[in-house]
Amino acid sequence: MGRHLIAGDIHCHYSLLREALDKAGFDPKADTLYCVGDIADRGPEPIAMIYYLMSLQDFRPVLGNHDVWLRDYLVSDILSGSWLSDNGGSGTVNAFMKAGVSREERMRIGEWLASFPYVRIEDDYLIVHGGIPKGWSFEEMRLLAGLKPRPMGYAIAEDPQSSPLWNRSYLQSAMAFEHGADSAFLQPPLDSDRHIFIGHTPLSSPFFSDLYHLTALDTGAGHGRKLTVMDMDSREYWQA
Ligand SMILES: [Mn+2]
Repeated sequence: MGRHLIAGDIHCHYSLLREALDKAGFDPKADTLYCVGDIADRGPEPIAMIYYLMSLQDFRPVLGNHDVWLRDYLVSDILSGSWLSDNGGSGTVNAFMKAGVSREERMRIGEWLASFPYVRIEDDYLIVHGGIPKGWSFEEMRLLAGLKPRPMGYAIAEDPQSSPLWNRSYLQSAMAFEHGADSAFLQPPLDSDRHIFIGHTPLSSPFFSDLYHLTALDTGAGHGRKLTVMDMDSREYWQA
């Protein structure tokens, strides 16, 4: 039976992704690869990374905020100012121009990104890019998992459905608790036993919390640090 592996934020680091997957002994014919979102921007090889991930027979990502920006550029030619100036968007757009990717092909890739869900709930896992916003129940996350993400992501800050892509409160509470804070003052753990995998917040190493049944996997590939791939069941991990 195949394994369930999950990648932290990839951010166009195709070579690091392949290296970490090789270390993990990833078998694309048998294994499932999940991702916590933010495949897009910052790294050097957007096109190679996209075609590799598209070629996998069982790739199960969730949408990250960077993937929303890229999707909206590819599908609707929307160029968000903050994406271009502060979030690596101009490098990504330049890579598409330089590679001469046709309008049709940009559409095809954009539709692929548009198929990424906000949230995935499968087996004993819940996968979401940023976290669980304060006050949200498992039932609300479950409803979101069944919705198709909205277009026009540049207005995302005003879209409550997209807040789990950005929200860091769950991770902050889990970290505070693991550092000894009184749990009475923190956001409580989600009302579900499922194990939660998130990205979005670059950390120096993967973070675990039993109480919050949480694993945070963004180890800063987009910021010159490492890319992590983890076995979702054994929690063993590999880095490049
Ligand atoms: Mn992110």
